Amino acid sequence: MDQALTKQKIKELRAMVSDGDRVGIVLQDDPDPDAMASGIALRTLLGRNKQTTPLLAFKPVTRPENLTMVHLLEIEIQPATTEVLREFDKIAMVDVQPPFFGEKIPRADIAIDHHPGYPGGSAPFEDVRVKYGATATIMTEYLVTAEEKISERLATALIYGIRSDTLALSRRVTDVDLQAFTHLTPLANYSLLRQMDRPELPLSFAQILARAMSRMVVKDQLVVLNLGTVERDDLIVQMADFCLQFEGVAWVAVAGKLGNQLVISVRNHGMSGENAGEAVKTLFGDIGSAGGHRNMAKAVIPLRAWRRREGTTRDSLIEPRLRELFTTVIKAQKAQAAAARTAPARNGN
Ligand SMILES: [Mn+2]
Repeated sequence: MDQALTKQKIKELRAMVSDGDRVGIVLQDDPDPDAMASGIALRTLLGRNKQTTPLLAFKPVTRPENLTMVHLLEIEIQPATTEVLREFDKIAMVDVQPPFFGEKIPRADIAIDHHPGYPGGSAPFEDVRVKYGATATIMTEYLVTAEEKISERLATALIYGIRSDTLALSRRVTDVDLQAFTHLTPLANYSLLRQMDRPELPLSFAQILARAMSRMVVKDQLVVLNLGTVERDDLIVQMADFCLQFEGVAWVAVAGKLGNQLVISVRNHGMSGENAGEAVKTLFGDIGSAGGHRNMAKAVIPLRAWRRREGTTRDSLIEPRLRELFTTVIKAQKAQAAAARTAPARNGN
């Protein structure tokens, strides 16, 4: 951690905000844990409260696991509009940068973020550290350097932010993220963290789970399930994670209908050449949004588009069709990986 730089930044930051200023902290649309934690941290760093320095977002939190955080940590996020933002003396943003909002924000004074790809220079105070796994890590560094007291609630939020942006410290994690995490560990509330990790399931899910389990088969190391209509998309995700734990299972694809969309969640153990993100892009890129990482991926397909390509949205037919599709794409990936393994040997001859 570069303490000298961070000290300088804190000075600049505090000099920028006058005592009487109303500061709006704007978060990205559908704010995630890193954004919410960083927003509260910035407010703490500026020594302010939610009346003078509210969190705002143009689109509210919708993801169930993030809503659990909002409820458990009592995080208030006000709806942002261009008019509302005009009434603030200063506009700050965390975990996002001004170009994201385009014309919707009148101006920005403070931007603290870790996302690459923005041109920079869009706010007088800017601290963008693209190597960091989370903005919450930058904010933790600020708080520690400023010797601010980090409350249990704030520590819990920051730890959850770092964990969720780095997939439990497995992706894009750096030494500074680990340092921040270590610092926050004794301060956080683990009972709350556990509740955020495992959101309550609706009772109606028991029936869905029972039906799905009774017909689950493992064939070619692949589990495919279509849950039919579900009320939350995290149920699909949880089911996919759950099924990956069974012996002999290497891939899982779980689908469910949510509103007028078919949501497909994919998991695998990431053996050589296997790539869940590529698989969903290949299979569904033409009819919906599809992508992800090697081990976890997601596709969201309008039912209309699925019907156009596949002829029907009947639940009983979706499952076998998904099995066909995934079997083919996994075979292709394995063949490609095998070919890549033998290729260098040939070059060496
Ligand atoms: Mn982030």
